[in-house]
Amino acid sequence: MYIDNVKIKIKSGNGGAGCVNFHREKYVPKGGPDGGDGGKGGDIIFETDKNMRTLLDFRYTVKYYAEDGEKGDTNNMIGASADNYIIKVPSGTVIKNAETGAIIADMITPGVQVVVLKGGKGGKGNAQFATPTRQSPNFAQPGQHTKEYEVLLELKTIADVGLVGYPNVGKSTLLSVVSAARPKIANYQFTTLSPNLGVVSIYDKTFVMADIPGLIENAHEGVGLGHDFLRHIERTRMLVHVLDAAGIEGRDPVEDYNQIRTELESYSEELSNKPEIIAANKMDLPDAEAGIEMLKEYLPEKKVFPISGVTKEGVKELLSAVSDMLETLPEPIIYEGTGEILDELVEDAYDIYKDEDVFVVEGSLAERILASVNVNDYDSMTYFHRMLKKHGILDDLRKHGAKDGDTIRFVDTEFDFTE
Ligand SMILES: Nc1nc2c(ncn2[C@@H]2O[C@H](COP(=O)(O)OP(=O)(O)OP(=O)(O)O)[C@@H](O)[C@H]2O)c(=O)[nH]1
Ligand SMILES: [Mg+2]
Repeated sequence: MYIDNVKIKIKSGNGGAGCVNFHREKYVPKGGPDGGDGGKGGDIIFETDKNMRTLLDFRYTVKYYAEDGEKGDTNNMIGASADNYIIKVPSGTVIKNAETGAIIADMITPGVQVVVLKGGKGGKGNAQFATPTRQSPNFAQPGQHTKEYEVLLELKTIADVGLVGYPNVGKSTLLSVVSAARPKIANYQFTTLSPNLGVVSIYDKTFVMADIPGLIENAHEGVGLGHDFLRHIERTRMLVHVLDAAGIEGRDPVEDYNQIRTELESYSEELSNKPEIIAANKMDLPDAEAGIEMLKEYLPEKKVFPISGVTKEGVKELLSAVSDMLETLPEPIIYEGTGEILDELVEDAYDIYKDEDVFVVEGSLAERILASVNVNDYDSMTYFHRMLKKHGILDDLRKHGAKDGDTIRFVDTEFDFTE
């Protein structure tokens, strides 16, 4: 089975919580705070693996979660950070944000890593909250919590030249005689079921050629196959359109040519506009001369190269024409990714509105502040008050008309408003 298109769920690890603890020693009745910070959660990192060819592995596992950071401990011990989770993908994998469609990364060069989700930061332990006036902070910060995201992985092979053509015309045979690739070759349609890549050397030039499955199934019934496979030649710089000039099995090379062109055009304008060279194959067979005459007549403006994958006649001329054409063409398209997914929700945002007589404060910033306080602790509440001041929330409440003694619902906890 060949898989080149999957959707997976990824999540970096949460940060570990900071610890609340006070130093205890014999004969030392009241030690200082010594709760350590939490550890960082693991990142989600993608890495290009040169040994992978498909996305098949992703078919069986949908969730990729990095571990959470460890909690902070007593005695100022920092919690251990979690290992990063490395997800390996084949070269040519485009990673997209499933929700927005934005390209996050284009994984091309083997070994290169891209951090797509950063692990949550660990929370500060209570030792960090000690000040001369607050010697026994009875609270610590929770670790940063992370969110699950869905990403699409699409394999879009990187090659210079794409071989296209009707099934059984000899595309794989051609690739096998011009490169070290050993695709399966057989005398029936749809021998090739997944793309093959080969490196072609001609004189002092090299380029990569991609062979994809034949594009038309049951063409007489008008059923097309393999639009999905066209993804693999979307990023090529040019096409070699292989035709069976001998027209075996009663085929007509002009008709085959038109059918494939229709497929390319219905896929995308970009693909159908790629420069194209025609390889009229099977020239070793008796009917091929007539076939090539038909082609030349029908396509007077196209370059038609007579070749035989079996005798190798004409193959060198074809390759050198391909190589010359590549010289004039731009490099394969590599997408610019947005990199790490940054969640806007993590940004400091809050809302204030009035619900009857109650002033409501909500939003990610409000949640974050509330999570870092212990509402039953006096010191913690003065810290809370300072945080509200620092972020301008007190001023904002006043602007909304809040006065001493009014009720404030902060996320889900109610307080009296005090200046
Ligand atoms: N006589 C002759 N036979 C050829 C030539 N090239 C390929 N063949 C034969 O044509 C048949 C199909 O060849 P493949 O290379 O598998 O064709 P393909 O276009 O890759 O076919 P699919 O992968 O099924 O689309 C095989 O039996 C080949 O041996 C040629 O130049 N001359
Ligand atoms: Mg083939």
